[in-house]
Amino acid sequence: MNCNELVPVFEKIIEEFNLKGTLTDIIYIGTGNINDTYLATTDFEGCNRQYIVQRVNHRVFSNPERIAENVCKVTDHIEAKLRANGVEDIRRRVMRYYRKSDGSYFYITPNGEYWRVLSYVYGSVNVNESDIPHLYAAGIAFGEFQKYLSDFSADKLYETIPDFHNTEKRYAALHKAATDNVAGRFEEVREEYEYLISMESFASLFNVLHECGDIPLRVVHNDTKCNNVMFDELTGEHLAVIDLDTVMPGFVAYDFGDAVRFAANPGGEDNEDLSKIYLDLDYYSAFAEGFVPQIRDMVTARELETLPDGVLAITLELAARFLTDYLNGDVYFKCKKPKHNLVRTRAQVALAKDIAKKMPQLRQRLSEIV
Ligand code: GN1
Ligand code: MG
Repeated sequence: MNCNELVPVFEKIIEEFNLKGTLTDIIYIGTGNINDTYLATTDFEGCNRQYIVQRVNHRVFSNPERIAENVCKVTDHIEAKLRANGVEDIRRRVMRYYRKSDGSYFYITPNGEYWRVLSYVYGSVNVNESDIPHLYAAGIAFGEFQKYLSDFSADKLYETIPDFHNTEKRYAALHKAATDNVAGRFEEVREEYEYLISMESFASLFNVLHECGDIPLRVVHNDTKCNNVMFDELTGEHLAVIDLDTVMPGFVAYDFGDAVRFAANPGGEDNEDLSKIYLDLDYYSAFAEGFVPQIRDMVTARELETLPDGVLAITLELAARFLTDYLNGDVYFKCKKPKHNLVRTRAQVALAKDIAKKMPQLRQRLSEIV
């Protein structure tokens, strides 16, 4: 991606946030479907300085300042826990936002774009294609994240996207999109729609369990793709958990499930070759082996037992979200190729079918770890 046109904006950002040095490079590093992420390098007295600079999708996140306040409360809390546990090198374990001299977290361009600056985690890598050691480390990272937040009061948090992982509401949106059929695409996706509808009562499981008091809401990450963990480039150990925009009340099993559906599917989220899409049980076990010991003492037996259900429910939910967006004419997720949301839907549907088939093995493997 050619970033030259961004130079004036980045120079302004450097000035507004009082960053050190003069701009020497901008690299687009985002793999996200919502925000745009860049690595900016400056030269400061002959040394390189690096910063993460992000353009926040203001349509999806309607109140970026409130989100920044959430994130700072969460990272302060985690930082205190890390210090109490004697963790060294805190700067590599928590990402921090920069503030402007007026105290705000954003530079807003004249045309209304929201830009923020985050600390760069030195000596770290971001992994999109998983392997067993990284999955294990990611399991520890997300498990620890929940453990550290287990005494963090949800009342302190602004709900950044209401009903973000309310699967029943996601299904209601899918039904509406199918009925409205604004983009005239319904016939093309009838098969995927019918599959999702056939799984609707399973997908509502966590709504039901929560309503009857079986499963609590906790403060969770809500977007546990393994590319939201930074790893030490030499040792592969986990460093900071990033992308905290959706830290809100949610289900432990959804964080577990979202991580597994992303990282334990070697085919990836937008592979058109559906024969490549499946749930790798060894990847699943590796993540669970990292995750479960971290959360074991803070969750109920029921929460532990329903972790595999979370894998299927969140996969169905995401399939429903991609399909809804396709039916609505691609208004939410960034599309990087033709029919991208259709490709994504088909991939998640194929994955959900494979997970559904493997549920007994998922439960068996979990029971060996718990
Ligand atoms: C979006 O942009 P990214 O990759 O962090 C989405 C997640 C989805 C994910 C699927 C705010 O996350 O919920 O699981 O795409 N984030 C939002 O790849 O909708
Ligand atoms: Mg995200």
